[in-house]
Amino acid sequence: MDLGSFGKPLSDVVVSQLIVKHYFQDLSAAIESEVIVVGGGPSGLVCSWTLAERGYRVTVLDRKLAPGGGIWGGAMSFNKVVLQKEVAWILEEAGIPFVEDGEALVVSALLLAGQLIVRVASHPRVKFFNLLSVVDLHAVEGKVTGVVVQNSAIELQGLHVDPLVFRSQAVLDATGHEATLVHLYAKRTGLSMVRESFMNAERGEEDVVANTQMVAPGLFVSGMAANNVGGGHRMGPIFGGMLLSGKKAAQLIDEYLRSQGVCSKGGAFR
Ligand code: 48F
Repeated sequence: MDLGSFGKPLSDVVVSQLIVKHYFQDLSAAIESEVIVVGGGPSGLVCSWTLAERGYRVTVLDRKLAPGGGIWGGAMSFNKVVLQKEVAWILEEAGIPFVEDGEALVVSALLLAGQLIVRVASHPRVKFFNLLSVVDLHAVEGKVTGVVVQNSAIELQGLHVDPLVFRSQAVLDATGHEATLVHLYAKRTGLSMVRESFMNAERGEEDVVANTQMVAPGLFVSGMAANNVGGGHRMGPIFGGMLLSGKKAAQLIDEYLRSQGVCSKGGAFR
């Protein structure tokens, strides 16, 4: 094989046309889906992939250049993550290698983030976008029916540009400590939020699963956002609770969609 030549070179025009064509194909398909997950941290990624496996069409939006949320840096930049042995099945399901050390499991933070992102981004029933920020909710008579989306760079610059709407039957707030969507809902409706409590991994890990819930018709919350709503403890660099929270959110969303007559069709995005 000749490694020095590409034969007929691709023109810049073809490269640009292909990017625009395929990006907007995906964007157009994602404007209406069954579930929108806002936040590609551990809880949002596990929930997205689990719902896609159950047959739902899922749109995932993350405002950052690299999704993965708080996984990448481990703790204080030491890029290892600790999990409880009880979540080994989720790591195995996702194909993430781990080592057992005493009472716990240890995983490379880069592998955990990378592999969860690959699982979600490669799923045929998922459309996954980085650099898109959710700035508001779409709701009809108190029922959440979608999100309002802005390009992150436009949001950061504070430019006066109107956003777009993405519609869905259910929305998950997996935005981490910010709990952006629940705050937006609470601002309009008076929904009460307790705010997250002090660092305490022993309590926080249980709290995050217990606080994963439907906060309003069509609006669900997982991960640190759930502890923000329910007043749970923050827990630092232990991630079993985040993975279980994502699993619980997927179960609650599945139950809700079935109750609304939206059954998973098992089809890919058109
Ligand atoms: O914070 P984050 O990792 O969410 P999580 O699933 O996990 C928390 C842990 O990482 C860690 C912890 C573990 O012990 O406490 O903090 O609760 O990821 C949240 C993601 O949401 C994105 C953000 O870029 C990040 O990747 N995000 C936040 N706000 C928005 C958003 C928004 N308005 N629109 C789109 N994405």
